[in-house]
Amino acid sequence: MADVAGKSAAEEREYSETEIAVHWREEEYVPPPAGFRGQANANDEAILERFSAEHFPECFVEYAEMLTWDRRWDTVLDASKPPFFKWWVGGRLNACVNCVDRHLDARGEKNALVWVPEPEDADIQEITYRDLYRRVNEFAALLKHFVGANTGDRITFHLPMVPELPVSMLACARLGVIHSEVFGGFSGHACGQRMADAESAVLVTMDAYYRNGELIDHKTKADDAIEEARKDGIEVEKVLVWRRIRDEYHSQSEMVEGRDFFIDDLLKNYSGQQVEPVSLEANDTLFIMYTSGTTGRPKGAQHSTGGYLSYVTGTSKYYQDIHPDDVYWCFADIGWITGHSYIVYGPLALGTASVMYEGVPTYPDPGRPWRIAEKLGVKIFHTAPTTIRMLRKLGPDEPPKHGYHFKTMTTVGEPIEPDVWRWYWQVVGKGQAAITDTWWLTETGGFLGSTLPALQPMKPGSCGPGVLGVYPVIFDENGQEVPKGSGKAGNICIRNPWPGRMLTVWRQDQRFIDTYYTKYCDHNSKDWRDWPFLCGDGGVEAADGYFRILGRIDDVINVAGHRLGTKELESAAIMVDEVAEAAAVPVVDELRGKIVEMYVALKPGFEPSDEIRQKVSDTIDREIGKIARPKNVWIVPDMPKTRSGKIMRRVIAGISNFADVGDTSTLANPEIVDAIREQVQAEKQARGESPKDLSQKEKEEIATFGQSSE
Ligand code: 6R9
Repeated sequence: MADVAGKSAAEEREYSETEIAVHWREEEYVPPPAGFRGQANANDEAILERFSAEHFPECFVEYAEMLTWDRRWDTVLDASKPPFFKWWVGGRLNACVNCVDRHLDARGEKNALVWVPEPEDADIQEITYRDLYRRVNEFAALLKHFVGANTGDRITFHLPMVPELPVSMLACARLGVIHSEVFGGFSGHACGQRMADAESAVLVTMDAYYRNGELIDHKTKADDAIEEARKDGIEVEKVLVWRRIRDEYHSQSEMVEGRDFFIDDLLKNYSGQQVEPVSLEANDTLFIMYTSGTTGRPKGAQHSTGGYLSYVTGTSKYYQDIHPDDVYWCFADIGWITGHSYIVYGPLALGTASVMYEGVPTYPDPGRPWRIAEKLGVKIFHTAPTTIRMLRKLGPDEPPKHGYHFKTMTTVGEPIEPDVWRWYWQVVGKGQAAITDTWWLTETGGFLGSTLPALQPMKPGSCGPGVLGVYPVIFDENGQEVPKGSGKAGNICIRNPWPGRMLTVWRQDQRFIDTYYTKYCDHNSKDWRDWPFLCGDGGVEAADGYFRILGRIDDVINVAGHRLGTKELESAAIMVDEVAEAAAVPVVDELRGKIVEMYVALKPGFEPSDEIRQKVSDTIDREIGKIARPKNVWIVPDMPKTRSGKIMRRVIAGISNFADVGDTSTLANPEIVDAIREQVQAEKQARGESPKDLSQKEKEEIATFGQSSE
């Protein structure tokens, strides 16, 4: 181990593969606001007892009973073939009926979706449950009769944040057709790959949509997608195109005769038609949602109808505290699992009004979200740390200017820095909204860790305990349980099956087993207790049973045997007043193997300076230790990000190491890559930090750094 000047005693230790050094301080509890408990769905502590481990798996019947079934299940949980667990076996239902039809009598004239277009002078669209029923049925009729779609077929969507997206999803659900939505911001190439993997010959897209004040061409991506799918052996037969603006077409891409069709033209033939919903077995597939893996092709997380829908409905009710008359706004993209579970399926199953916004949060200015919240009377607000950081960066004083009142707020997608949490609490929530920090994954369908807003106090930086009926456990490298309160980090797993978990990786059962189970399971056992689910996150459990998520295990930077979690480094950097956002990556170093480099973006009104760079280094030094002192601090305009705003650290790691940046087709803002590369590499060369010859192993490490969180 290289000699690092000024090492503290705590830094002397070497860390094994699964361990991450933990430096984060425990934060104080924050109680839920007064008066919240009285109105909450989960306001009686008896609920904790009902969902205690002794009542597993029957505890989840409470969630299943929130749904309307065509036939009740015979078996709650069939765990006879681990890890292919089945919930509500023999039960039959239809997801569209649960999200639409069953609300018609009591709530037909109430809003189901409220769509806010990006241009502020455009009309907001209020879609009642009755309107939604009509639109979904007409599109389902088109899919059935024009496309010839059958139960079990796959249809890919490449749609932006428009109401046509939930309409398309629910139409598929009505027919038992499996939908696979690819985030609208992804490239056509990424879409085509996913079409090929799902063997989907039908693409539903849109000509254009608004982003940052511009109507951007989207249909062109369909051309790339078709070409890419063809390379992988799938011939796309039909491209169905919604039009963003009625009777207009805003794309350079030609409509291909016999293959491409405008949906609004076709719908005229199905006006007023109704389609009988298909009754599905609980374990039939509702949708596929792709997520990246560290290697190989993207993984299609295959979600069930009954287990998934019961889980997102129950967690929406108890954790988001959704009541049917609440106006609920999840400010995420439906192309991310958060949107599927907590914009569409969960809230609609509860019969509430779910708000969708088309554009960027800060268009035309960072007061926009708060104007929307005030105008629509939003009660529940749900977004990601990246959006919170952006709004804090660009409009730190905006929220108090607006007269909205939130009762609950959610954060999801990444660990939230305690500093940012406090701004969310004090400024956005005005100290009056309970915050839930919900930790989960595409693969898990719904929440894994969170506080129950009325019953468990918040703790900034911690998501809270495992959610109702979910029992997380932290294992060390050898599968030994890391005791809570020990301050040691390890691999977080979930001990027990739960209804929201994906069925498998689409057409890759072995990959499903290898990725999520092989590390800690007993392949010979038929007992679910021997099959903990490996989440891939590093975490630490405090004495009170609250979990802090330290980020993905493959996001760890190993400096001379000292395993540093990127999130801790970033959280330290963000304590510097001028810093709005930070990303930590490893660079290959002859002495120490790897060393940290920091990228930071500043709040507006600050110019890059040596002083800021110094402050960032000093703060990391103070908060984490000398070992973590960055080699360089780069001040950049923005970071490359995924659909959910997670920083794509492998891309900047590639830049820092003069290595290949790899696939950028799943970036939400690909244009930023070249700008950062030019800036950083020019400066590095000027300083004599010329490119090193990387070994094959080093190249691989950089190429996959943090990739599993994409
Ligand atoms: C829902 C979603 C999954 C990864 C997950 C973890 C990170 C999500 C978090 C969080 C800390 C939270 N993550 N929520 N980390 N606190 N509240 O984000 O799914 O896009 O598949 O990402 O996101 O690292 O493993 P997905």
